[in-house]
Amino acid sequence: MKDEGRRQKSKIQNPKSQIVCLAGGVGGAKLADGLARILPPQNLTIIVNTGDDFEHLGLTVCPDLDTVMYTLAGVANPETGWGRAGESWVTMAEVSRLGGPDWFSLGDLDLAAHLTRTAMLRDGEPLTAVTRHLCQKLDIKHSLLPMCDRPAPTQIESDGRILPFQEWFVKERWQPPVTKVILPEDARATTAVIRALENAGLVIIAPSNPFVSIDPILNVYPIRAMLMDLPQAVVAVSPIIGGQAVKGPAAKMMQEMGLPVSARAAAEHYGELLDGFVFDVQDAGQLDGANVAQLSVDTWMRAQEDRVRLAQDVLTFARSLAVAT
Ligand code: FO1
Repeated sequence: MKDEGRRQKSKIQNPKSQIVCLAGGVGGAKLADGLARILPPQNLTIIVNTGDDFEHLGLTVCPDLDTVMYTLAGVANPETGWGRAGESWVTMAEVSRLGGPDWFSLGDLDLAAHLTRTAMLRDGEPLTAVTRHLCQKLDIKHSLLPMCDRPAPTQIESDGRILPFQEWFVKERWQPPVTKVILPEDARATTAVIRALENAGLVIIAPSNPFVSIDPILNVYPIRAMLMDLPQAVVAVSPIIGGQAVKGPAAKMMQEMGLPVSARAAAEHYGELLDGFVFDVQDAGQLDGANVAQLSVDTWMRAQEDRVRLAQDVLTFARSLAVAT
């Protein structure tokens, strides 16, 4: 874990009230929503994974940005977590009938965001500005930032094959075993991301998949170095509850990569980055003896009120770390 002496000295000099949340898809969106219901817009910035982004049917699709955006706007599909509530699928059914690529489903309402985004990008607007525009139109007051403006695609290596992320995740239903997650070497953070981290007093890593949602963000230069060196408390929330991922492939990936499927293994994955770790009561005792501040609470966000409760627990814990040092 981080060097104690350095942290203690720097936190005393750092009374900053900004909070940054690093988020991927559905789990990240839920915690971000909880935080947004507690914190005023000027105090919260959500930095979102864009490693899942790809071009489909000629459109730029940003699944994690849209999942967080729709969740904060209160228009997310409650069943899937991604896409829009009350969606219709007329266009996709016709794409299918015409023999087009229908393995990735874009709903009619959702298509409006992809069309608008793609048009703005083609006109030369950076993804950060496009995201700000879409958020304004959806009446989202908090800042949502893509981790970078240029494409930074995640790829999956599986038994010698290299698969673009969505082909692995959606087309092949994340079944090919993961040998390695390949992240780009040249991804650079935007000025907006750097400014948000410079002004942050706390960084919260949401309970998103550590390998394909959070690592792609940390891989963007200089985000990992800033979390290590700048005077923030960094607190992660476990994506693993009782030896299972709430949603998605995190547990399966841990197994395939030879890791124990546990909250402790998730904390150890983040290692030196962390000042604190929040994990579920079901896993109480699992981090005994670990050199990181810990909080064990109910982390399962089933309903809206759970998001706010967990966000409040995480904030109180993270702030206590900043005060204690
Ligand atoms: N996930 C699926 O499993 N099947 C889909 O057809 C699908 C379409 C889709 C469309 C827009 C969007 O924003 C997300 C979509 N997702 C779909 C979810 C998404 O691809 C993944 O959940 C994330 O990339 C992983 O965080």
